[in-house]
Amino acid sequence: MAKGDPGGTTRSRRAAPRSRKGATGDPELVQLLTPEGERIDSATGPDGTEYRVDFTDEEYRGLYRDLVLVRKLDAEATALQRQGELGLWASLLGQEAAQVGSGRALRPQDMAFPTYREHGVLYCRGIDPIMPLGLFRGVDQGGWDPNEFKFNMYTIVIGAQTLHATGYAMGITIDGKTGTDDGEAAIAYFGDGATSQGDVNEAFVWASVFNAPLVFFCQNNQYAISEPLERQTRVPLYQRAAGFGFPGVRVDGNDVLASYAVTRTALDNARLGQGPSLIEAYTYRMGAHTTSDDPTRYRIASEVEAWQAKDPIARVKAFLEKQQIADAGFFAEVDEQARRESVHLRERVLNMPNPEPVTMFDHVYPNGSPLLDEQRAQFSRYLESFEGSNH
Ligand SMILES: Cc1ncc(C[n+]2csc(CCOP(=O)(O)OP(=O)(O)O)c2C)c(N)n1
Ligand SMILES: [Mg+2]
Repeated sequence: MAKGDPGGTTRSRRAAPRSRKGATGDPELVQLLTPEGERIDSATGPDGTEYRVDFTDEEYRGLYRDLVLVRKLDAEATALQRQGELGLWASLLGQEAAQVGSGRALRPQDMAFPTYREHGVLYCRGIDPIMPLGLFRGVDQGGWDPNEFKFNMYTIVIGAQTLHATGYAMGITIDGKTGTDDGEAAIAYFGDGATSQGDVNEAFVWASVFNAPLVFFCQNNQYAISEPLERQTRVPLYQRAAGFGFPGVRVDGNDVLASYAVTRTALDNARLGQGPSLIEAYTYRMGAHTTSDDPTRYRIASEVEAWQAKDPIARVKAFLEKQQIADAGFFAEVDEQARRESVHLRERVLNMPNPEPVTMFDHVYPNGSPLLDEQRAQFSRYLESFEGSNH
């Protein structure tokens, strides 16, 4: 999808008469594209904000391409792990729309703080998908420059990145970079399980009282490993925001259009100086938590099947077909691109050089430290002790 400002969203806080509150009978869910591929003109959030998108045909096709590509690359990474080429992989399967919708809603100057699952957002930031694979293959210590791509390192400590994002967003304000249309904002990604962490609740407090230009983007995929949502909360997660003093909205996380619209609006409100907000992207983790998890131990097949019917890609395809925005040739071409890129990804992963073990000391501090030098020397002696042995 083209960069720039596609798919304008409105910031009106008044409900328009023709807008639909929620969709498919659920008053809480902002939805612009049904699972059957029907477009909803506009949807109204709980505070009366009206959401709509106005994409060109080219942009709709671009979103479809993004969704297919990130799913295919993710499947390739899962296969690589199964074949012993990666140590671990956390699949995004089922969460493509939440990630592509929000990722494409970011403006170039916005800063994103991901977890370990945000491969779709990473893709939308223009980062080579090989980057996280180096991390999960254990051949680098975390390989991209957060400032260059405006995309922080993957964070595995649950919820920690919400505090980093809050500090960063407070810095945006201190630097005087809010209050205009081209101001900056930050977005913090986290899961439903993370909402029980102290870090996340502290981030909510700080972001709120300092009016930080930050969007909290919670992908509620219904599970924190084996723990279901009902073990995290007794109220819908988006309603938690009210207690901290900022708006919350629940969006259909399997709807790329609605995910785009709510994120774009929340980011624009933040950059204009209106403070933080919470988006709960209601979705489902179709695969395992990571490749070391077996979800059949704690959830039933019928639940997975029910979510299969809400697939984020199938609904966009149905829409493109019904509206005659794309034909069979286009879908085949996208599939072929996805195949090509995943083969290329695989080849590059297999050819990644193994680093010398001592290089793990290289990037701990910019100018090193005496203690680190000592540790490096000790570790080198240890490695040398194996020379000439069969170990
Ligand atoms: C502070 C901390 N505690 C525990 C863990 C182990 N852990 C890894 S993933 C995870 C579940 C996270 O669930 P959720 O926030 O819903 O994100 P999801 O994996 O579903 O995207 C846990 C408990 C961790 N990484 N960090
Ligand atoms: Mg979760």
